[in-house]
Amino acid sequence: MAKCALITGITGQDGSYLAEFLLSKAYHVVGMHRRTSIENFDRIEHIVDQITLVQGDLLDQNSLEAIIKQYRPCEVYNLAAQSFVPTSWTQPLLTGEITGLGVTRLLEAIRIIDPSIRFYQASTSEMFGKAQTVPQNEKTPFYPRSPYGVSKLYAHWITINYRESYGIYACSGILFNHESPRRGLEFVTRKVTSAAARIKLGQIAELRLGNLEAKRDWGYAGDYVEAMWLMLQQDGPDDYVVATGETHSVRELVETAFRCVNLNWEEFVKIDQKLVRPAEVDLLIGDATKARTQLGWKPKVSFEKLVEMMVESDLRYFSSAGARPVR
Ligand code: NAP
Ligand code: G4F
Repeated sequence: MAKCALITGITGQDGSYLAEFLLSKAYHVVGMHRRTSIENFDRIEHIVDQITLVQGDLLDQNSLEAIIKQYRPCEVYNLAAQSFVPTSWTQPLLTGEITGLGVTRLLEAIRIIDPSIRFYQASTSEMFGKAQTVPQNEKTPFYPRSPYGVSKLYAHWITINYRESYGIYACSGILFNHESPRRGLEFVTRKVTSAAARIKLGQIAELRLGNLEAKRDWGYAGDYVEAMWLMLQQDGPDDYVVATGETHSVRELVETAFRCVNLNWEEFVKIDQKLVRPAEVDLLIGDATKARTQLGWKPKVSFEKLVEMMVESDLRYFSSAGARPVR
């Protein structure tokens, strides 16, 4: 019988890539999504008939228990979160409830119903925040700089605590920024690639950004979901940094994206102080030696290739009729 995996956050960027990956490994994929007034399956449209979709919410304990009781997954990937850092300042309590406490709700459901389930928690390089070492690895002290980072740090530690207290096979993947043509339009990579495409197509005239000096270790989401799966296939549970080991500034990102459409970015980009964050994470660069050596994982897509892939996809997307406006 096919192994069953539950993915929370199936409608998100990573949920869609992980579902594809698990289908390629012949899993029965159960995807949890929240009830919305209009269906939000754009990223999983192409696989919707190959997976089982079920309504549930990280805010609702009963829904989590009911789903685990009904489907009895052997692996649970918790990708659901309020994942946008700026929103975590305007909605800090909701972010804490979903991104932080929501993980305890899911772990409780697993503990009560079937503690043999293997659990993956989507942790983040945002936990390093004001980074104490360069590069950052599994031993780097944490210093989160937003309600999002703080909520994820709680989730990270509760995952470790359920592993140590109850013997649950619970792993935390500390993933650095990963992007794709399916990235939400509000995150800086997609904001930049969609704007470069739309300016080229004559649809908009400028791009407003915040801090151009922040540096991130950007990889490709399609590569990173394999690391999630590998973590749950080992002899024992552990935590792993997943990153490319390269860092680039937002300025370099903008230059690279506009180069793809043969435009000079300086003619179109305006700095908007409203987009500068109350506290910034200045420099992230990951050391994924442990993932490389213990999981045999390595990234395949370079920064330049990633940006090019996103710009090309946005050129196709925004030149087709019915494309939605950039947010
Ligand atoms: P994403 O595109 O924002 O997807 C988040 C998912 O969570 C969406 O499916 C969303 O559903 C769902 N969700 C939000 N609140 C929920 C709730 N209360 N109950 C159930 N589902 C809920 O994020 P992503 O980029 O795929 O990232 C996946 C996970 O990895 C997130 O936990 C993120 O914080 C973490 N992470 C991401 C990165 C990165 O660079 N992408 C790096 C490190 C860690 P709707 O579609 O209904 O909103
Ligand atoms: O793309 P961002 O919004 O991503 P951020 O804050 O690094 O968070 C993402 O990666 C985390 C992993 O480290 C995830 F955990 C999290 O869920 C999310 O996926 O911003 C990247 C950088 C920041 O320094 C920001 O200040 O870009 C800078 N930036 C400059 N102008 C901007 C903008 N970011 C956004 N979103 N929009 C701007 O106009």
